[in-house]
Amino acid sequence: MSLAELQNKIEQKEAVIGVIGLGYVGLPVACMFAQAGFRVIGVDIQAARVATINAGRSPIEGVEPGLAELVAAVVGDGRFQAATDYTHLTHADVVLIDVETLVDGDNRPQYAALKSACRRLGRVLAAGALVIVESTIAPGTIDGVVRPLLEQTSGRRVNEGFYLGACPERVMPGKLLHNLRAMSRVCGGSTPETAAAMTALYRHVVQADLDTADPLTAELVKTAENAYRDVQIAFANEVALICQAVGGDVWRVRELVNKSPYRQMHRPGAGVGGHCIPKDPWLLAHSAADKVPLRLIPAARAVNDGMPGRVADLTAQALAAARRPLTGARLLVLGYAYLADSDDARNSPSAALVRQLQQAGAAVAVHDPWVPGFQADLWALAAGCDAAVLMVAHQAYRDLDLARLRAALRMPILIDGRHLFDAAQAGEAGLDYHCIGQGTVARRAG
Ligand code: SAJ
Repeated sequence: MSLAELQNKIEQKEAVIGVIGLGYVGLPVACMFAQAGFRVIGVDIQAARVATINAGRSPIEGVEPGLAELVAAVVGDGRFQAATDYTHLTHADVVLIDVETLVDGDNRPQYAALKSACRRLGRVLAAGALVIVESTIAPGTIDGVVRPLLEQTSGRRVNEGFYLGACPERVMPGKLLHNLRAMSRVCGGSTPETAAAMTALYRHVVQADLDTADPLTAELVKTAENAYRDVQIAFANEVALICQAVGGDVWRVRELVNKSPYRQMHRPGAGVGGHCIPKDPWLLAHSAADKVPLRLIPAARAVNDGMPGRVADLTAQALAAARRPLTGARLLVLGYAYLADSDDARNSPSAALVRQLQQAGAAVAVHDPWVPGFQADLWALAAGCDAAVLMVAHQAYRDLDLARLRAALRMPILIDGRHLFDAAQAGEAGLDYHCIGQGTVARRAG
């Protein structure tokens, strides 16, 4: 099939779409194309996940507006089905790849899932099919990893026997369907005609800009946009540590800095977690590691990865001021998810904090209203603790009864890693309040 014929099938919604990887990206993508009128076949290695989907239920935890209903609808009317066997993709005209792309302990891309998907797909790939990688990948991966594997296992060459592109996803837990519809996408096609066919496909589900480019540009955009965010957060964190050291209040400083034109100082805090921001800067850096002396991106990662330790330092200092050593102290950590009002704990800064506090000899209890395993009664956990440490700005904590917290704690110490509380209110409740980015002077003034 020629690319023109494929594009016509796409425009007529006659193309059969395959999706490899039915996680927080692949599942909503598959459902949205099915909802748009395509026949969609999803493939995932997890049989339990496939069974859940084929029963019309979503395996994605957490609050995802509209997703459970959408899965039920498109599975129910037969437009979307899931399988574990790649032979189901034999007749797919378009195949989207949405598998995890992690980095290893040395911050190098770990492509086991991507390579396995490419090898297994190549063996069943239909002639003239369009393969699009939506996973976030290091610049150069389409040309250096995906294309060679597909050519080797399919026996066909790119732009002749199949077509190839990169269209990185821009989803966020809690807003999966919204972001897929509302966020612009870069359609990086191996040829301009391929990029045009990609925009014809995504036009069925995306209501924002669809920008055409080559695969390298698409890979660079996605990794750079997240590295940008990580560097911005690191700058805010470093200014917070400076304010803390010199007696300033970074929250007031940030408010006034952002009144200056073209400034958008991000929020300092207890750390940077999640599935994107901690990883994507390393994917970007990896592409030029042996060609460019990279200093800013690694330094920003180090600053952000160090923030749970700075919260641990703040806790130790507050306890020391009350003549309580960290060793042997009982501490309550409030929040374990990486993001407010999410159940997603991937790369959780709280996990790093807990490890460091325990290594220092403290006993640590963790509460989180969203994360399974940490949902015990907050007040029972707080009883007898020497301090409470706020790590995640969950809405449920905004209205916390601080006077009751003061009464429950053995020592009236509250550490605030996200500037969720107000120093004056905490003081009125009888708590000794310490906030990241606020120096001693600021606290007295608070
Ligand atoms: N964080 C800060 N300070 C900030 C912003 C975030 O400390 O000013 C921390 C958060 O607490 C969290 C981590 O950084 O631990 C990541 O937060 P995030 O708001 O960036 O949320 P993510 O990880 O879900 O980021 C995703 C990214 N989207 C994609 O990769 C497609 C990111 O590029 C988006 O900016 C973000 O969603 C969003 O806001 O939509």
